Amino acid sequence: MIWNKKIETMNREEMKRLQLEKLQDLVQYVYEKVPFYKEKFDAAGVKPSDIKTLSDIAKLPFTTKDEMRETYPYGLLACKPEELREIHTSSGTTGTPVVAGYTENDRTLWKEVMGRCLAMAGGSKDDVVQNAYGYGMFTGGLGVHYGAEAIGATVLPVSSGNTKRQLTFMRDFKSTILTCTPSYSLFMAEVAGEMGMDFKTFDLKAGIFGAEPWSDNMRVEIEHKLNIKAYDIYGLTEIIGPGVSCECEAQNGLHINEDYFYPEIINPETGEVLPEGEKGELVFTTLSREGTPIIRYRTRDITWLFHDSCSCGRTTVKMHRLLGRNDDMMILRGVNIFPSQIENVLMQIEGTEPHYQIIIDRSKTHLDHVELQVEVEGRLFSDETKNLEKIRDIIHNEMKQALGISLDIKLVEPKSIERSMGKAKRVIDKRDTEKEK
Ligand code: DLL
Repeated sequence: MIWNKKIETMNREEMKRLQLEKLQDLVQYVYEKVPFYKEKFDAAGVKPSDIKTLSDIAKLPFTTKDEMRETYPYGLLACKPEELREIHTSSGTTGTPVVAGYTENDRTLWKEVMGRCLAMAGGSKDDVVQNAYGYGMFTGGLGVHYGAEAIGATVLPVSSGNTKRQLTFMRDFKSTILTCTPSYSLFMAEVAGEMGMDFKTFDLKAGIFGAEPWSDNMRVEIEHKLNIKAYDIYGLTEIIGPGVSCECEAQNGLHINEDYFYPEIINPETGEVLPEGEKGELVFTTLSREGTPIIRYRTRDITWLFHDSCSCGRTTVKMHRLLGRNDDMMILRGVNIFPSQIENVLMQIEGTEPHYQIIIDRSKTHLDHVELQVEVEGRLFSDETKNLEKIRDIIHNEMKQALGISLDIKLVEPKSIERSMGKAKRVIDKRDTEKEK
């Protein structure tokens, strides 16, 4: 079911008109209310009245994560602090959090977009949504909760962790939709196996997974192990939290809620706006946020935008599932590689488990050294060593063919790589800590 037919099936011209009207209001609003933006616009020599067409957005300066941190806590607030109804933060590597402030209208907006997302993944009032995203300052828990409320579903606010209890609830409350990170869903499958539970006997029909990168082949693995359809949901604290975009039944790209979040793809090096279909860094402008509106936020996420005549009937622009983040991209001997590419290859190889880690350090010769640790089925460890050697060779050769470089492959026993109940840590880069020494 399409949650908001008027918006989600709007024709392009109408959508562009709506976006332009909102953009003009937004630019005026932040210019008046947020000194940070006024100063930046003045320095760039741009006035709100200069925004006459949608492409004029390129005249506005970008906003970066560093700027959001530097203005902690309220430097980007466009309303009075007492008008906020809710605050979320996301902390990154430096520890200073990024702040997202929501007025009552922002919360209504969040409910609306999350309602649309849950409906995209087939959710309705008849569903029991088991929400295993973390509740707290992280936006995943409450964001999904609001969406479940919007569509009138029954919500199990179980949060992440306590996996055995999760599974017992899933069975007893007959959960039909699971929401959590994709890596946590696989951990649940593993624990269910240990408990002698079988997903085929559950009522679960779908999972809405996001907050971390995952690949198409990881989807195949999850759909098989949990006996469900797995949908990708995307979002980030700076923009709203989950609800920026989501997959529909076609499972081919994520429909962006573009009446609220205006997307652009830029060349990350030059900042130039790229045409539709070209790969680059995703940039968002929040067209209707009141608390912490953001102009041209550089997400560092890499993808591309496209339109197709989607079988679901929605006309909103789509983003391809993320290829990765700029920060995660490894440049190995001159080749750009995202962890998701490695994952995609790995998931196709018989005998491997969907648990892996990439460890990068710098060898004595100052070359980057990459070790790919992969869990393989336990039986392989009890077999003759030649079987292990065989699978190691297969992984090595497949990687070389797909990526063009050789990785050092280390096979490890089941359950030796740390499991995650939130965002999985796939890459351990020891180069920075070595530099600090
Ligand atoms: O992860 C919001 C969220 C919660 C999204 C629940 C989906 C589900 P942050 O903690 O601020 O917010 O992290 C945002 O996570 O810039 C991406 O790099 C990554 N990310 C989010 N969704 C996906 C996805 C939430 N579906 C950052 N695929 C983003 C890949 C994702 N990466």
